[in-house]
Parts: sequence; structure tokens; C-alpha cells
Amino acid sequence: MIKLYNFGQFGELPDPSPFCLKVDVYLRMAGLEFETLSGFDNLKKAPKGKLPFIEDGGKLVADSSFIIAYLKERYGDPLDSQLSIEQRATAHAFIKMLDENLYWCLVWARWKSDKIWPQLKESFFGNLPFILKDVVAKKVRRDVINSLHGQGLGRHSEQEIKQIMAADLKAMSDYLGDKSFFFGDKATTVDAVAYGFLAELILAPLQSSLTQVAKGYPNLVSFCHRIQRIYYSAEG
Ligand SMILES: N[C@@H](CCC(=O)N[C@@H](CS)C(=O)NCC(=O)O)C(=O)O
Repeated sequence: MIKLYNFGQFGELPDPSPFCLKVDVYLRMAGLEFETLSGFDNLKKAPKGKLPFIEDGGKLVADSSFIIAYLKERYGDPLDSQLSIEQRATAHAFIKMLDENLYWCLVWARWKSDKIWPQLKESFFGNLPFILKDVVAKKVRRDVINSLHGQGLGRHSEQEIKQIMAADLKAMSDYLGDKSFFFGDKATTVDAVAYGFLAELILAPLQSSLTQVAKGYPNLVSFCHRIQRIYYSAEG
């Protein structure tokens, strides 16, 4: 069976990472059986030092995009095979917007704010022994803030970051409109990716001024609840 290596439960979500969450929901949407192996220690085994990665029949595949490409190749493509060339191009553009732009806004919202830091520290590092907790948490936070600066987003003001994030959310909200999923009434890979990111803003336990911006788009909120209901609840 496919093994998905992730961080682990985060409130009602199976993971705090949008990349782990998108693979989790993709596997459910594609109807593939899998088991989850959770823990921050998975980072030590991760082929590229990041999560998620999967193990399938002895083969390790790292990076959410490579994992989905591998699964399509190995098990077929039940979600996207009917999409037109134009829809595939649109999906690609949305996916990259989420992976490479909205992701950094989410990272900023979680790690930069002093207000939510105590809550984040407790949820991410709460299981570490008391003496290690402060040291490790402080180092990881410093590394994340440095990577935000290196990527460039960390150099903007909160107002500018809200503006950057709102533009992505508006594009998704406008495209989704009153459809159930991005391309109509059937879930495709772009819905898995959108859910991975939107749920981390809308359904995750850590709420900040940026997550409030996401909650201002009623169709994106309903989209998250719809996916949650279909793929994560007993009635689904
Ligand atoms: N491009 C990768 C990104 C994965 C990623 O950035 N994972 C983060 C969590 S959201 C991680 O493992 N960070 C740990 C670290 O950098 O030490 C993917 O699509 O899977």
C-alpha cells in the first residue's frame, strides 16, 4: 500500500502543511488506498529534506508535484483525463500560483506574527522535551523568517502581503464562481491543490489577520467545507 509521510494532525486537518494536505486529498479524490506515517522525524528520512514524500513498492517519491505526477503515471489519471488542453493550462497556472506565491503568504501569516507565535510554538513543538522546545522552536522560526526574506515576500509590509494574497484569492474565487469545483461538478487535481492551501487558511486552528482575508470569500469557504464533507467525513 502507498505510504504517505507527513507531519500529522493539525486541528481538524490531517496536516499543517499545504503540500502534505494536497497529496492526502489527491489520494482520496483518486480513490487510491494509502496509509499515513506521521511525525516531524520524517524530515530526517525525507529524500529532499522536506515533506511530503511517499513510499510505494519500495520506491520513494518526494515533492507534492512529483508525487501526483508519479501517481498519475503509475495508477492512471481518473481526475484529469477528461480535461481540455486549455483547462490543463489553467490548472497549471493556478497550481503554480498556489505553490509558489500563496504558500509564502501562508508561511508569513503563521511564522512572522508575534501574536500567534505562542500558539504555533505549542502546536508544532509542544511534544518536544521542555529544555529543547524553546531552543528548537526559536531556531526553526529564525530559519523560516530568513527564508521569507530570501524569497522576497518577507520584505513587504503586512498591508502589501494582504494585497498579494487577496489577489490570489480573488482570482480563485472569481474562477470558481458558483461551481462546485474549478472545472464544474467533478473534482480534479487543481481542486486538491486549492483545498490544500485554502483549508490551511480557512479551516486550520491558527487564525491570523490573513486567514480572516480568506474567510471573506464565501464561495472559497463553502468549497473547503464541501471537500471536507465529501472526503473527510463519515457521511462523505
Ligand atoms: N516543493 C515541495 C515543498 C514542500 C515543503 O516546502 N514542505 C515544507 C512544509 S510546508 C517542509 O517540509 N519544510 C521543512 C523544512 O524545510 O525543513 C512540495 O511540493 O512538496
